[in-house]
Amino acid sequence: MAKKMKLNMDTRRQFLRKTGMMALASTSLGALGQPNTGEGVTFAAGPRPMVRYPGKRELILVHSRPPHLETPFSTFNDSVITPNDAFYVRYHLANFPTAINPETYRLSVKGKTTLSLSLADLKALPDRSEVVAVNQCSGNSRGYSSPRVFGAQLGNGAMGNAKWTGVSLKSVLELAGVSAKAKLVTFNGMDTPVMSSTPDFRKALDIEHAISPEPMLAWAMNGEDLPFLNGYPLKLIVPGYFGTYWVKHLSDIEIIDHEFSGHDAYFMNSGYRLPDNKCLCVAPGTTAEKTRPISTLPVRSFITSVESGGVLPAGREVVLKGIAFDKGTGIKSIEVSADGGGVWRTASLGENLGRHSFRQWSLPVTFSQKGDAVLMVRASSNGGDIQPMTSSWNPGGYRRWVVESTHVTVA
Ligand SMILES: Nc1nc2c(c(=O)[nH]1)N[C@H]1C(S)=C(S)[C@@H](COP(=O)(O)O)O[C@H]1N2
Ligand SMILES: [Mo]
Repeated sequence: MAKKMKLNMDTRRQFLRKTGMMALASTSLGALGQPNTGEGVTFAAGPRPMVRYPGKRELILVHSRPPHLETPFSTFNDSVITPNDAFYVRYHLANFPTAINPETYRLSVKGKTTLSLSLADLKALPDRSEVVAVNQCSGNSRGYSSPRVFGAQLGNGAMGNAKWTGVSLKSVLELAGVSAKAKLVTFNGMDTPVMSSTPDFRKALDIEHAISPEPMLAWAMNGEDLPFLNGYPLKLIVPGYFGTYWVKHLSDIEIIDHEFSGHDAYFMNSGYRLPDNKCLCVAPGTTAEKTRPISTLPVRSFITSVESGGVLPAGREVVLKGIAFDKGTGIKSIEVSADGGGVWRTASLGENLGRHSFRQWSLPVTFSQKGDAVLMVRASSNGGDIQPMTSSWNPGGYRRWVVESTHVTVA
C-alpha cells in the first residue's frame, strides 16, 4: 500500500510540475510535425511543436487544453506495438483527472443491481484475457481531408497498436444483471466539462455489442498499468471500433432500457456521426439528411519505412516496409506500387499478432531510374474490403479511407 501511495503521489507531483512547466520548458518549435502526404496538402497551422507530457516521450502537439498529442509517424516503423510512452492522447474536456488513487478508485456498474468494483475486484474476475488491438481516432488523418474541414488538423499519428489486458465487459455486465429489456450500455469517465453548457463525454454501445465477447475493461497496456493520459486506471477497449468508444478513466457503466438522450448524449447523438448511406459520405461542402454513429475501422495501410519527402537509392535493393489493419477480419494481402499505381506487386506479410492488430508487411524493390517516384500501398481484408484509389468526403473529416501516396526522390 505504501508503494502504491507513493507511486500515486509521484504521478501527481510529476504531473503538476510538468504541466505547469511545459509551456516554458519543453515546448520546442524546432521539430516539424508530419510532412505533407505529397498530395499538395499542408497543415493550416504550419509546423507543429513537439511537447513532452508526463509518462510520454516527445509527441506532436495538436492542442494543449485539453491535451491532444499525436504519435510521430516514424514510431510505427520502429515496432509493430506502439510503445506506451509514444501512444497518442486525445481528450475533449478540460477538466480531466491529474491524480487518481488506485486504492479508492471504484467502477460503478448499474444493471439490475448496482455494483461498486475496486481494481482488485476486477483483477480477481476469472475471465482475464489479452488482445492486441488498434485504437484509431475517428479524426486520424483529418488534415488530409480535401476540401478541408473544421476540427483538429491531424496527420496519420492519431492511432496506435497495443496489447490490452483486462476482463470482458460481458462478465461485469452479467455480474450487475442484464434485464431482458436492456437496450444500450452507457459509459462515462472521470473527466468532466468546465462549464455546464459543455456536454460530458459519454458513449454508448448496443446491448448486443456490449455482451459480445470482444469489448473489454482493460487496466494494462503492453504489460504495464495504463499510462495516465491513456485512461488510467481503467479503459473500455472496443476492438475493431474507432477510439471514440474507448472511454478512458472509466468510472460509470449503466445498462439502460431506453434511448440515450439529453445534453450528455452529445458525443453519440451529435458528434462522431457519419452520413447514413452506403459510402458514409456526401458531396464536399454539403451535409447529410440522416446520420449514424461512427462504428468500425475501414481497412487501411501505410508505408512506414520512408515518408513523403524522403530519398531512396537508385540501382540497389531497398526493402519497403509498412503496416495495415482493419476492423478485425484480418489482412488478406498487401499490394505495393512504386510507380504511382501502374504496376502492383504483392508484399510479404509479417507475424500475425491477431486479427485486430497492425500487420506488418515488407517488399524489396530496386529503382532503376533516378527522379521522383510515387509509392502506394493497398490492403485487402479477409472481409473482402479493399482500399479505394480515391477518398470520399464527410463533414467531420472522419474515417479516412483511401490508398495513401508517399512521394519520394530516387537519387
Ligand atoms: N474519458 C474520456 N475518454 C475518451 C475521450 C475523452 O475525451 N474522455 N476521447 C475518446 C476519443 S475521441 C479517442 S480518439 C480516444 C483516444 O484514446 P487515447 O487518448 O488513449 O489515445 O479516447 C476516447 N476516450
Ligand atoms: Mo477521437
